[in-house]
Amino acid sequence: MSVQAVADIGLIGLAVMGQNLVLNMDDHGFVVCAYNRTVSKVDHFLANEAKGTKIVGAHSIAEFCAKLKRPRKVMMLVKAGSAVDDFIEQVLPHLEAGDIIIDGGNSHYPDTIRRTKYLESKGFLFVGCGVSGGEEGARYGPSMMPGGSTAAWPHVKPIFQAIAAKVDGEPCCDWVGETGAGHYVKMVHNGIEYGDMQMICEAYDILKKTLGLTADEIGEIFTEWNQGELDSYLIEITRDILKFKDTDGKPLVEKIKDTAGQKGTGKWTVVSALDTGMPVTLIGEAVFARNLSAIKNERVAASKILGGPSGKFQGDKKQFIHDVSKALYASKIISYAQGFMLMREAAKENDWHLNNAGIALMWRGGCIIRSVFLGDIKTAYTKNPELTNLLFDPFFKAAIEGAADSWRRVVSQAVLLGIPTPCMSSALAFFDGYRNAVLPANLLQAQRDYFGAHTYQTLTSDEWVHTNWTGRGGNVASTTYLA
Ligand code: 2AM
Repeated sequence: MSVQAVADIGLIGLAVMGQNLVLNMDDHGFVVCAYNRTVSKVDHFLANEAKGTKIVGAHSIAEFCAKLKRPRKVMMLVKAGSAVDDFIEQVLPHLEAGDIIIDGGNSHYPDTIRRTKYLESKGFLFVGCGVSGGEEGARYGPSMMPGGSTAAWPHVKPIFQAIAAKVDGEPCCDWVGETGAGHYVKMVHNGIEYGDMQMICEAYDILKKTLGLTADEIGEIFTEWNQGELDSYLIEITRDILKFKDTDGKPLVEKIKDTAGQKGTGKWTVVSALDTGMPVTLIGEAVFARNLSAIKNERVAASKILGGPSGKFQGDKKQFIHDVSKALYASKIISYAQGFMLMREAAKENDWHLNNAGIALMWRGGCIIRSVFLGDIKTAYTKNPELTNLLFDPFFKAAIEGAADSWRRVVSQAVLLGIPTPCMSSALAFFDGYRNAVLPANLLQAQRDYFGAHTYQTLTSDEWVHTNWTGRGGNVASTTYLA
């Protein structure tokens, strides 16, 4: 008996994200065929979570592929790495030219670039799609960042845009770009998430240590911040966390060990920043802040040996709380400006045609970094798609200049009191570097020329020259010593 092609899309990988995406697709009227390596999970899913839905299952890859309408759309939500390659090889014999394989997992973008090229060379289409929003997002509307074979987009667009989060009726899902662009943008999203979280932690730490506020009091402040320009999912959950009480009535947050974990996507972002030569300092500091937190035993030992300032905050409390909100806001502007600088450079190197306003819209809802702020970024890039830097947009220029005095007061106060603010202070250093036409790299070039004869250009000529700084040795410029 031949199997009827009944399903609009097939999904492999019935862990939590996969199951929720299947149910979400079903809610929106699509017929989904589900499959899983451990096949018993298919029947369990059909008999429980998927009971009473239009969802169908398959017990073999052959049956799974036979149940898909053409062009077949095979979406995988499996563990990143070799599982993705394994499944690609398993489904290929059952597909035909023009069929589409979609990887909705957390793949590293170089793998997605490789897979797109490989599958296109065989006549298939491939989509690497970043999906953010966790379980809840997958079930009721994630942010989706698809990239890969552009010809696949018209086929997956109706499904993806139907199941994605909506902001003012607009789906938080659009075509990102060629090959690995979707997973790249998802990676930068995660890097920005690291930055946002660390900045919020710094704000909490400053309020706690300068003003001696309790978790509850800081929760109140965050409630207020969440009404304005800082309105975001992360501020909202931080407010709830700070107000959450353990069974003994004490704030649970104060009992949690201060060692941060990480899965590596923030690191990937920073590695890419170093590779492309883009100064994505804030996310870099956010990753290092987690690293520093993780060496708790060493910090405990150091705390018994190394002293610091013992001063107390002397200023106006109310003003300072306002200043901290502005320092957070300004640092956030820098972080997103840096993130978009990184994506611009990666796009240039990989020949991707990224749509910045579209990216801001995809991040506006559904994902962890969703915020009102991303609506302002979308507006900036919609007004001027060629914007060199977010800081050149009139809204953000005014916003950061308006926040700068507060930001400087917070960072200098933190420095004076010995409270670490790696993200807020490095963001300020970046801002002051970026807005300065002249940096001390003239001296650096002189040093390089002094010890390595690396040559330098002058302010008035593009010619590369070498100076014999010591009067000794020859006058020969080095061309081999590149360290
Ligand atoms: P499983 O249920 O058979 O373990 C998240 O882990 C999802 O990825 C699950 O659906 C899991 O299938 C699948 N998965 C993990 N590692 C895999 C592998 N090496 N090959 C195939 N599927 C894998």
